[in-house]
Amino acid sequence: MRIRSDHLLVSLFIVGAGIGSVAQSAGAGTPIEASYDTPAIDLWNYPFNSTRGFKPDADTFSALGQELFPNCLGNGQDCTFDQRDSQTLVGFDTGADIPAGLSVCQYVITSAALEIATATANAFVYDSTYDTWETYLGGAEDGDGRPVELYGVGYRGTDSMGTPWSSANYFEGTFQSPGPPILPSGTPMSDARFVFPTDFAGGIARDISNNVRDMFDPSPFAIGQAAGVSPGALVPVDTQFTFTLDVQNPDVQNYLAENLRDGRIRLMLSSLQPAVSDGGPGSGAFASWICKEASFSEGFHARFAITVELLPPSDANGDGAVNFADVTSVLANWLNSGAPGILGDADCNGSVEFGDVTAVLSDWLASAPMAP
Ligand SMILES: [Ca+2]
Ligand SMILES: [Ca+2]
Ligand SMILES: [Ca+2]
Ligand SMILES: [Ca+2]
Repeated sequence: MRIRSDHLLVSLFIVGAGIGSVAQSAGAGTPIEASYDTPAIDLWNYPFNSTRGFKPDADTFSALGQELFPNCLGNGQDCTFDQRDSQTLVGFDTGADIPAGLSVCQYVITSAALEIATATANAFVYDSTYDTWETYLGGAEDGDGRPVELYGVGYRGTDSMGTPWSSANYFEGTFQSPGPPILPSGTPMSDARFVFPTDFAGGIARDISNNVRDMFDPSPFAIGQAAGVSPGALVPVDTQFTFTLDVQNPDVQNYLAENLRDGRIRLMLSSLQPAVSDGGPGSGAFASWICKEASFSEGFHARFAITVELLPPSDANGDGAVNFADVTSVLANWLNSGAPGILGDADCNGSVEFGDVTAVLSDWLASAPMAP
């Protein structure tokens, strides 16, 4: 991990001024740049994974065309697999570098990127762009390949103590003590994982694992871009993929802000690349990713970099100060609503109203939080 915090960085953040309608984009908060060479967690999120957290690689593939799992519970009942059958969870703990516990509107993420390398040689061809859900109706195969997508992480269910799963308690295990099961026992296989990929559309952690079945296109946080590989070409082993997160998407911005508030970034790699199947439809043209437990590839497991600005509380116009300009901003955007942190939304509740005037006055002349 390395970290840098100085005001010279402000000049790098002018690009942040383009963040949609998110108010906190003026580039005057406390800038922090943090990067991580090793994930806190990298885990193969796959129902049949018994090596929960200590496997040296993890796959991303789909069950398209082979979702049916006859007699899954041994009682004659049939199940289906999630279409995004094999997923890869990666995470980085940020609380030591970026203060946790602030209001989500005090975090303005100006860039974020994940890097991870392939663990297998020439298993799949490189598709650098999104494929819509309709293109999968004929199956997972595609002449120019299928992209690898990055999403946020949602949670459902509880641990054995009844505590809801979250980034705070979902962990990776060791050989002696594997991590949590992927699914609750005795339940159908689909729509049930404790952790799942989400595009956080509208701030809701919807599970996008079956988007072809459910006939919608999720919005990936990023599409993997491979250095030195031409689209349509086979991907060599140790190829580094870069996932540059779309921080101008308000849903991505809010997801990352919530993650920083909690001190933990969690992301899910997913693709609808075809699984392997005997006599079935799957060619096995899917990606595998190097995890930190791999001994043969030091340095190619997941890495993450993020730049963020910290704003004072109730900074309605995002200029790094709380003063009369914020009262003006509240009035100028009166009764607007949207994602938390829209212009004028001093109290970060997604609407501009009298409470925002009160918030500005109560935090009058507050300063931005310091970097740790
Ligand atoms: Ca791991
Ligand atoms: Ca394609
Ligand atoms: Ca202000
Ligand atoms: Ca408000």
